[in-house]
Amino acid sequence: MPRSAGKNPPAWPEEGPLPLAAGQVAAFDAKGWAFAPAFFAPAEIAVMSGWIDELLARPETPGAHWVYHQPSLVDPSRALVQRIENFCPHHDAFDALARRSKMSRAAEQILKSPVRLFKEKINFKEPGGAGFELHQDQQAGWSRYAPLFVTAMVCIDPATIENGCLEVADGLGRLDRLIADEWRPIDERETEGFSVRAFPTAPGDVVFFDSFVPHASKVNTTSSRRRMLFFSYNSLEHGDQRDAYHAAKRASFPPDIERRPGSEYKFRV
Ligand SMILES: O=C(O)CCC(=O)C(=O)O
Ligand SMILES: [Fe+2]
Repeated sequence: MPRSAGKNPPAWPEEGPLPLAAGQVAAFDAKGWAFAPAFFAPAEIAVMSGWIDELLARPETPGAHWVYHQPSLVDPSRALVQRIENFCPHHDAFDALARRSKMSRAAEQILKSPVRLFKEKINFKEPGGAGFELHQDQQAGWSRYAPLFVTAMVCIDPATIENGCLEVADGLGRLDRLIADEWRPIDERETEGFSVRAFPTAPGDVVFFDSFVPHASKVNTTSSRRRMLFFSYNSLEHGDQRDAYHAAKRASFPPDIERRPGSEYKFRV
């Protein structure tokens, strides 16, 4: 199994100017999320898109990257790749991007501390791919690992209202607590006092958001896919939680190739 086809990954500068402007950090401090338009150049997004293709082309084998499928909502006989997780250990170039790049530096700027990579995923949202109900990422049991995470969402394909772009809570200020129980979506009663707005993005845009920001997205009703990368980080003071998280997730919600026939696994949030 090739660890990475990218023998000479592009240099993702570890040093250099701080990637986010003071105003972006201030916006994050005030509301828990910040928009970084054109954070990556078109050529960098093209490179990442190629890495995604490499991962998709690899065979699914137990112990490798984690691939999850879903039935198409437009043609349920078709299984779509919904997402790929836990790929950095199997792809050196993605690993460098995740851990030693202007993106990880931006996460450090936001958390005001060195960071550790907690988890990463690619959401494909193919035509007919399902949306995500309103949730805070911290609801997915993340408090067992650290009290706060910041996620960098990297837009690969144009994300529009029609193909199910990110939707974020607006008018809440900065939340530092769960507004709903763990392991279930936020319900309507719990959304009093804020609205959720669609946030279309272009390839290269990055949205940084913390693990308490309520967010959602809708089904993709178009004929093209909407790929997004998500890299989640925690402050170094809370340690490297990656292995503990992935061991627990592997037991409760393993990738499709590792599933035991007859067992039921339920995606909860
Ligand atoms: O891909 C999306 O639209 C949102 C995904 C998300 O919020 C999640 O996977 O936790
Ligand atoms: Fe989420």
